[in-house]
Amino acid sequence: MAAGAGVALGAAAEPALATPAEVRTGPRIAIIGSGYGGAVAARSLAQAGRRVDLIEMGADWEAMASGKGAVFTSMRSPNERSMWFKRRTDMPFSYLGGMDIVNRPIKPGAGVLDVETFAEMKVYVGRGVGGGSLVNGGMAVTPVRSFFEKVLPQVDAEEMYSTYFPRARRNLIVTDPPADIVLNSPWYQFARVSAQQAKRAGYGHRMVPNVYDFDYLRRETFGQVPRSALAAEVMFGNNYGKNSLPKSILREALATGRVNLMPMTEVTRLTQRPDGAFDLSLRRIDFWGSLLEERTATYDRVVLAAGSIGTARLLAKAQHQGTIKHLPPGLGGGWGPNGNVMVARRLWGTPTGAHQSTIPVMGVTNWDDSPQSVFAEIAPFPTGIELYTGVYLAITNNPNHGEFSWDAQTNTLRLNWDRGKAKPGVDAARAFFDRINRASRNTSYRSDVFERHQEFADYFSYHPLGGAVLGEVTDLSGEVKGVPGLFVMDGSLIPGKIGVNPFVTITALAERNMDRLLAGRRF
Ligand code: FAE
Repeated sequence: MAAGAGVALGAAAEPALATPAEVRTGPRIAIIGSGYGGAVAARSLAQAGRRVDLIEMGADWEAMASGKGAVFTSMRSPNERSMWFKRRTDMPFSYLGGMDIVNRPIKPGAGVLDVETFAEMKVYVGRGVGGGSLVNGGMAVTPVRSFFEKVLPQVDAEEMYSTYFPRARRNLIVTDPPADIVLNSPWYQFARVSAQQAKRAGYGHRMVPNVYDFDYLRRETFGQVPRSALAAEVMFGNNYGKNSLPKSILREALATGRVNLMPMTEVTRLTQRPDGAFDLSLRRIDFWGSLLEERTATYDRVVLAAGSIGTARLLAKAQHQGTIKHLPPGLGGGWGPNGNVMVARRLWGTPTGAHQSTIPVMGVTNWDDSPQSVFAEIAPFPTGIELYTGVYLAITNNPNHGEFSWDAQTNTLRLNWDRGKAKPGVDAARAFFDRINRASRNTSYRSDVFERHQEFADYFSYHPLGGAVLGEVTDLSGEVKGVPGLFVMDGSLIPGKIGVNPFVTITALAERNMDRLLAGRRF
């Protein structure tokens, strides 16, 4: 390992002071990406006294917001802040009534939502300090323990369920939706209707915890505060109410004074030097994409927390270009979309509400860990008009995995995933919703909202997982096998699915791994 950087020169000549100024010692540490894995790594290291550079390709929205009010746009009035360098929005609901009227032209800028597009899979991701927490629905779900044990048998489940899941929930500021809101609010008519129809089919429903502040939501209802969840804000960011990472774990990390935040800075290449340290190629741009700076910085420890796609991109490139030797076999494998399948049901004559909160609070489920298992978030469709439609993001137990590799011809990341691989998830979702449709009269699938008139949208995911699986590509704490000093700390560690929305699991695993790595003096 290279020697520690920045040790104050001449410190020995200083007179002995009562409280000596902090001297920077120890390894130079970079964390790439500021989503859930990156936030936990930054806070854990900083609270343990280490200084870190937290490198994030997207904007620092929290800083942009301070004193200026709202920074994010609603889903109905997008602009350059909505999507990452796109000329037109690219929403998961692409059509309405089969017409191309949902997506709008926008100016390209460093907006908060990106779509990573592969041959047969589009993956939605957050861009900015806070990663996916800026654009997600805030559903904070702990996985069913028996399923967690099947997916990650290499992890001590007892420790996770007694220590790390509770800690993750606390640190993320998770609360349960209050009954008065779920049962009475007109903004949740859509959730109640779908839960009742699932019950009629013999399925259960459950309340889903969230990081949204439900007291704030209650005040939104009465017009006492600016509206956010009730103003169609979510996928392009929430201005108020949501405890996204900059308001929870990242706030704690930054409060230590030891985290050097580097927004709008993309790591484009990772190279290991002969002395074991890592050179990171950095590219800093302004909001409009103009290049401000390109440089190389050297670190002794690098934590990859760029999300399943971002981490895979850096590792696959390094493997292909030979800039990191000894990367382990299995790299890029174990990828999955968390079995995501989206479906919209037309409930002829049953209103779901013209005005819908963007924050989901309920799910319907038959989950028993079998291949037919479905946990479906009852998703809002906040168009502002009554559409008599129930929308769901189904999470299925699809056994198939995809793999990442580097395409030398196009110099891009490739994902081996196709509709054949998605099929078991679609079959499970269809069987689940067919039964609900049979139990409720006058319902049918909508084929006029997704691409290619699909009834079951199997071509996009909000929940990319895998690519550097814990215990396979990394050791049991997240350090890459054969490459000491290189760590993975994000959704890449989870092999393809987890049975529920994933960020609580990503956070809890990162908490566990950081504890183990700090105890093992890996930093
Ligand atoms: P992530 O949060 O994606 O953070 C990675 C960060 O790294 C991002 O900020 C990137 O900009 C940055 N980055 C990437 N490459 C580079 C690079 N080369 N250099 C510098 N920075 C880089 O990773 N999950 C739930 O549990 N509940 C929900 O309700 C939910 N709803 C969702 C709704 C939407 C629309 C979307 C898109 C996702 C949703 N998710 C939800 C998924 C969740 O946000 C996702 O699993 C986590 O954000 C993944 O966390 P990671 O730490 O893996």
